Amino acid sequence: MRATTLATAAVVALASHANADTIRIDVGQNNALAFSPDSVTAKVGDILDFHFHAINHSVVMGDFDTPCAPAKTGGFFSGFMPVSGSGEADESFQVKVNSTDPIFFYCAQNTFSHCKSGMSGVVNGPSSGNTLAAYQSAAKNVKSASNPASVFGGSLVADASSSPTTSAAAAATTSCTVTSNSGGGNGYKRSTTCTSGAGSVQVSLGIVAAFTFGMAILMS
Ligand SMILES: *[C@@H]1O[C@H](CO)[C@@H](O)[C@H](O)[C@H]1NC(C)=O
Ligand SMILES: *[C@@H]1O[C@H](CO)[C@@H](O)[C@H](O)[C@H]1NC(C)=O
Ligand SMILES: [Cu+2]
Repeated sequence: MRATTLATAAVVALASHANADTIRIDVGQNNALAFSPDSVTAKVGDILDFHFHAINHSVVMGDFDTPCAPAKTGGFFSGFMPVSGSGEADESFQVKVNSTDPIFFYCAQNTFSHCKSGMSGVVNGPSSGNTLAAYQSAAKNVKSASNPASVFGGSLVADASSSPTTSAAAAATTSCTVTSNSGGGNGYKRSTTCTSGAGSVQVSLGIVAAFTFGMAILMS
């Protein structure tokens, strides 16, 4: 019964994403202050999958008219994703594409002026007029980049290609969602909820909580 329900859910999920592609975009790969690729074509339903490399990058959706500043309506922000050493951050940031309108995005790291230095990209950018080249050129005149106060507009998902402490298979089936954020000063605290096939963390926490609660009753 349970297996049937799960199988049905999987079929429904596959059917509704039959044409959707996941588009990988590397952020700061090989120490470049760049997104690679920095120009992609996507259709409605596709997922932009940002993978963060050293040292400390982010991705923010912006507007063409105001380079290196967050979009005035909607948008997304991954938070800063520090990576010590080499490799990738533990989580990638996935954003769903909801229209084929151009989406400009940039990195908000001001140490070494990432956005100003050309660390930006576009989804479905036009070939003339409001191009990525024009955005990057205008970005050179911006004093500093800014970012939203908290992570939003996408999901942080366990990155199977980061240097793993868990098995690749486990990482691939684990999905983490941001549940709360607080931006204070320069720091960003993230609280994530992760679900996986095993679900061991949450289950065991639940047992500990129930046990503690039971003990409290017994001892009162
Ligand atoms: C698309 O819609 C989802 C759900 O409302 C939102 O989280 C996401 O940020 C949107 N994508 C873009 C590129 O704005
Ligand atoms: C990453 O960069 C952000 C923004 O500059 C900063 O607030 C944060 O402290 C940095 N994190 C680390 C670990 O350096
Ligand atoms: Cu950057």
